[in-house]
Amino acid sequence: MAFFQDAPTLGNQFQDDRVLRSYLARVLPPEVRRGVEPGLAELGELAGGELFRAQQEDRLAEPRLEQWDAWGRRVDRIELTSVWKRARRLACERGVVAAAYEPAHGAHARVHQFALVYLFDPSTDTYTCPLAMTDGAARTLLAHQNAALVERAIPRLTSRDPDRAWTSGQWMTERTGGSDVGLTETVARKVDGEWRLFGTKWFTSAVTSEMSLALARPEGNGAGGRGLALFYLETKRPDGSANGIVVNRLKEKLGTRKLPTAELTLDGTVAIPVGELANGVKAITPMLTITRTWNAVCAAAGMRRGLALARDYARRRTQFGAALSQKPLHLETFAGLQAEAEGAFHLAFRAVELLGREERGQATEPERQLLRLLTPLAKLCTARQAMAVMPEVLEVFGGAGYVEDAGISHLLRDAQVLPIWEGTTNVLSLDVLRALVERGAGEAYQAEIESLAREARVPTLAAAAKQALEASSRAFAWLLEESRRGREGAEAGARGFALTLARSLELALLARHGQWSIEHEKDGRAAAAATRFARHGADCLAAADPAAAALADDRPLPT
Ligand code: MFK
Repeated sequence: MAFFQDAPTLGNQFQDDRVLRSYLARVLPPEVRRGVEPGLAELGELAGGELFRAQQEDRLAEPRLEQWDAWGRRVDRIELTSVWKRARRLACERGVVAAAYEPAHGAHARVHQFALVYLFDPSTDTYTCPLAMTDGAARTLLAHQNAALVERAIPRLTSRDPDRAWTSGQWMTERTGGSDVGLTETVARKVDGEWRLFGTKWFTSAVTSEMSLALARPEGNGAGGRGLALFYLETKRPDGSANGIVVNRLKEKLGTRKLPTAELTLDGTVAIPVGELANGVKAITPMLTITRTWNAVCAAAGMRRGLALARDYARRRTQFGAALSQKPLHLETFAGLQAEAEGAFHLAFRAVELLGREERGQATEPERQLLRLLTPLAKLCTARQAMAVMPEVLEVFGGAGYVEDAGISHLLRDAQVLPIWEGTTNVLSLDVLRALVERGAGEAYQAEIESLAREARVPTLAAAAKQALEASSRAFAWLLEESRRGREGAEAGARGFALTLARSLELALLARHGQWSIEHEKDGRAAAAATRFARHGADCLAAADPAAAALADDRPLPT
């Protein structure tokens, strides 16, 4: 009989996830854990079963923009995919945003919520994008304490009722740039006592949301981020017509193709200032903290999905007389990927823990400083790790990883957005330098990594933790030295510096968790991840290359 390869399948994505379950066992008090695990197990079942199958059946579907009706009226209707319609309801019912705002689990609410995000994300075709912005918008409105907007929007943004809930957009990027947001050209003008926005937003994710936060420059204000103001707007007028918003087109993207990212013209969009009529970039930073945390957790979740599929496949796929899962070189390669994914998981969730403590007023000042630093570190490092792991996941499948209908290749395309949106690796590396200067977060980082290292007692783990301490100390010494010489060297080396801090912390977190898992679970796998990660190294420092400009920009270089 002819041979046909079985496709990979998934089990319950909560029950099968040693890393998530072991982590929750360490950080959650028993009563909180008992409260959240049944819901996580249900979502894990859906994620590995029904939703995973629905994604495969819906593989070719993409959102469609209908700009005109039959009679020539501009309508700008966007038809979403079936997975998105389902994800919208499910996200509300399961509290994928709401869980963070509910009182039940106190400072652990964020850990609970992001465990939901981690399970939900890989099976819902990037629906986490509008959810991230919804969460970010809620957090931003609460931070600004605009009572009217809080009263109007927060119950909707954090609702578990799909018929009542809203999602939010975040409209920053313009043709002038997604990184240098201070260049925003959109103007805010007061017309008949109302603020109205005029301009073009070039990259607006999930334009189907009911509201958005947007940056615009009130007429007469100066240039740069300080001249911008943060505005709240609803996308529809009370009569259901568009609020001065024209959808020019949907973006034709490499990945995240289920997500209706759009170019918009704002032509008299009625909007309300969230706070003061200035300092817009600073005003939107609570949003950036939240969406960057989502990015980090979703990077870890994407890696987990790729590895779960590849692990299952390796058990089914026989080559050269044995299953791949019996082949030494396959196992050696795969172990490295698993260690990277575990490091990413622990860094992302450490940022989540701190966020939860800060929001509930339980964070100490050093914890607040650490959170400011860890948010960009986790975002930038986990995104790069996802971009290292995903090509390897495809390679496990050989040619099947490269054909579209096997349902694997999109993992790589979708991962490519992670280092790009919400701040590129380089922009975030510079943000790390800014965080260190602004808030003295360096001391908080050093206290954190030293405290983690003290917990790693098994000799291999103690050695891994020592390696982490040494790498991070070298990084701080390098920064001090470069900063003495001026800004340029520190800027040129910022990526290596930031990656060193992030990877050192991942290594220390892995070592601490490995110790805990040996003691409490009699399981050596988390410790093995730590020692494996240590072999990959944490030190990414590179001295500024004097020939960089000549090489990169093809400028003359005297010999
Ligand atoms: C899976 C789910 C993922 C979610 C998907 C969402 C998709 C959405 C698609 C997009 O919108 S992508 C757009 C992505 N763009 C960005 O994320 C912006 C990237 N650029 C930066 O982050 C720049 O660093 C920044 C625009 C913030 C710099 O702008 P400026 O004008 O040079 O700001 P400046 O002067 O450095 O900082 C202004 C103030 O904000 C300062 O405070 P002070 O006024 O008190 O001095 C800064 O300290 C503060 N600040 C800046 N970044 C901060 C921050 N505070 C806290 N956290 C930060 N990250």
